[in-house]
Amino acid sequence: MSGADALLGLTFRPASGLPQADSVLGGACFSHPAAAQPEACEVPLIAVDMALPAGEAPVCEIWHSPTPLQSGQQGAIRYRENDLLLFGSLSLEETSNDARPPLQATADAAYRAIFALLEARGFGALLRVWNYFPAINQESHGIERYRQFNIGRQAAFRAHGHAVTGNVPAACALGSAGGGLNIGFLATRAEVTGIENPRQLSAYHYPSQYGPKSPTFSRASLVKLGDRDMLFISGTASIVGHQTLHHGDAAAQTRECLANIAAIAAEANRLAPAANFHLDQLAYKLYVRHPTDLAAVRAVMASALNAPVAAIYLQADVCRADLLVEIEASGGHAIDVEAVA
Ligand code: 3EB
Repeated sequence: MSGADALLGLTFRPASGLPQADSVLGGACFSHPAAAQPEACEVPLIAVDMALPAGEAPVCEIWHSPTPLQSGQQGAIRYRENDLLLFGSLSLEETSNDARPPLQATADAAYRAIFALLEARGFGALLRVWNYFPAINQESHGIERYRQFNIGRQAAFRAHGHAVTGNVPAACALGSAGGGLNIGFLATRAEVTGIENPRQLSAYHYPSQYGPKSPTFSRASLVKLGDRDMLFISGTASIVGHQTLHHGDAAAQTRECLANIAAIAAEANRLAPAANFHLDQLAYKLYVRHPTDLAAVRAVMASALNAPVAAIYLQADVCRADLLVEIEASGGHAIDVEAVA
């Protein structure tokens, strides 16, 4: 789906060196330890402390859009925007000045800051949010940290008058190897449609056994930029209904993730028939909990997809202790992979 006319593009590139092009909106870099953030760099990048499975090099996910782009900062958020799109990044240490657990308070503050920026810049819709923070499955203050995050995130949506069901952004939430709460986000002035997966209960309707406040994300978001439909598939796991399937079997979990992604792509094609999203033409990010599962996960990808796809593999804890793999994907935009020089 590459093409010079695309209003949005994704490049996977080695983390060595910074993106220079004027057309860079922002992105995320993954290395262990996290890369230093150069103060002078105007591009909003989150530097995530994330281990790479053996054989994988530190990598950046860079989003770009045709110029003119303008950079700015509001509070803790760095952003870069044009008429249509805004990419923002923020990195917050976990702090609380009240009785709330620090991660909950920090997630609330982060999302309030994001909504305040979008209101100030006149961007109506969050398209995609990437959330990374350490020890995601650890318990503190009597509750798992991912669940603390969900409480704070949902509170900020409500505080800014946003729905917490239906048209909510596509997202992912993964455990990092260290650092604070790192969030990257893509917002747009175009209209965004939230997409659900008929095989899965909507995450925003998960029962309370998964935490007192449901996660606030759609299974995917769909947007038309210029003449192209673009699809952002959230982190997708081996969950059917609301239950984890294939405990302890990373290969089977990977197949279930891909079945879920296929169902989401089918929903997107039903809503935007001209788009014709195809699994062989998406860009993928795969998060593997145990590096020893990487070979099995790769093998499932190779056998399930007919063509080699743009894909990067990272090691991360996934937001339920029994999930071994999570896969996110996107398509309809330009996709490029830059090899190590
Ligand atoms: C799941 O389906 C797996 O909290 O933003 C996937 C994507 C998951 C996004 C989030 C969590 C999130 O529930 C976990």
